[in-house]
Amino acid sequence: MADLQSKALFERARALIPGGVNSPVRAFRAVGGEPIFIARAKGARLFDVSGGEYVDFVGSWGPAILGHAHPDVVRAVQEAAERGLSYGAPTAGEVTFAEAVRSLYPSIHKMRCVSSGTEATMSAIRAARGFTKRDYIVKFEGCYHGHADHLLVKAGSGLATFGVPDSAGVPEGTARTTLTLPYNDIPALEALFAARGAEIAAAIVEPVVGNMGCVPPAPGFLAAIIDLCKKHGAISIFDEVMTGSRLARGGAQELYGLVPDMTALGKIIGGGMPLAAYGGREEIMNCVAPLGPVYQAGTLSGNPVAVSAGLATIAHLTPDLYARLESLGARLESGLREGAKAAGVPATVQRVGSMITLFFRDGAVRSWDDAATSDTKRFGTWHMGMIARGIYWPPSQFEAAFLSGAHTEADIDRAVKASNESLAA
Ligand code: KE4
Repeated sequence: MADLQSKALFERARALIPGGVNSPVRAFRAVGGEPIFIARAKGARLFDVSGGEYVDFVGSWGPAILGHAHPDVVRAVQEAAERGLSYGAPTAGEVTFAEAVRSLYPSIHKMRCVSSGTEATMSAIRAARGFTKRDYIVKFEGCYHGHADHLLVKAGSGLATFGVPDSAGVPEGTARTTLTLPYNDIPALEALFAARGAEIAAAIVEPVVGNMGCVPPAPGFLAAIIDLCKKHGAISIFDEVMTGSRLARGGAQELYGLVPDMTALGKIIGGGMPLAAYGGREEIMNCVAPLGPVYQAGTLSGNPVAVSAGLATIAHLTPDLYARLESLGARLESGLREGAKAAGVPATVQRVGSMITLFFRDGAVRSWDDAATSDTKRFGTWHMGMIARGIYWPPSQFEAAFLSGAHTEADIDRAVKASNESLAA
């Protein structure tokens, strides 16, 4: 239940901002609540405007892998800000950042910084279309790649949460060039490429889905995307905005040992600041202006303050961090699973590393059709119980929760206890 000061702020916000929030997923509408306004955050904690304290499992929807307000990241931002906020000219930091990204993602031979994951996926697709001179793109139902027009087709995240898989305002002609397939359906993928491979510019995929809840790839699914794209002259794009440096230092492509043609990054590499990137094979990126005919630009692209946050975050992406995230994730997964079983509640817990979802449905979730049968009403009451017990969990059945290096075993056990009590309520 939102605190009184949040309620007052929400009233004012609704007069000026659609739904009172600057992003729909923050609205708490899917869980029948009202947004909690946050005053500050530190480590694994959020503090609301009335002083209420929560263990945070949203982590700003992924970026806060080190925990909030990590001292090294804050110091880097302060020092960068004192040198000026933005110059609109190249800086040494952007070169160092590109070198750091290249070392984390060897498949990224060349890259371009942008300011959001949406810009990263949108630009990667434009580059792929410009390089191949083809129009059609393939995406997978339930995957969300940001809010560019051509990607708001059978998308996940907030669209799935509000049951509107397609957005108003997207021209029919734009949506027509987006072909959608079920996630994890290799035969359907093979059939589409057999029929239309010569028309396809790119296939974009969340290598582990977070935006219909956490859904891992079936064995061979990601490799099939890469191989079929190669066979038909299309471009494979891993949207690693969420999985990048979440599942491993080098993201899902490192975890699964795969090499996509292009990658979109965001969230963690910006350390919580507006910094994202796209890149891949050199011949594709050499199509991008000023070298080639694919135009893409941005006033704040590679912003020096954001780059300082990204570099300070990347410096802490150590093997020990991922080992700890795996250990905490396994503890949370088994705790949630055992609690649901003991309560006799139909539920499935799915996790990859420090991305995790409790689905209120029986049986594995392999695609959007599976996820869509979840009991979202039951999720809503459970979520309300978690919030009431000081656990800030993503306010949608169709999102992944995240852990950070700042979480402790005690935090995990507190979340499991809160879940067990919420399930029993
Ligand atoms: P942004 O434009 O929100 O930075 O990134 C878009 C995006 C692209 N690709 C993936 C795989 C993503 O998960 C996202 C954004 N994720 C959502 C939450 N699932 C961000 C939260 C929000 O929309 O407010």
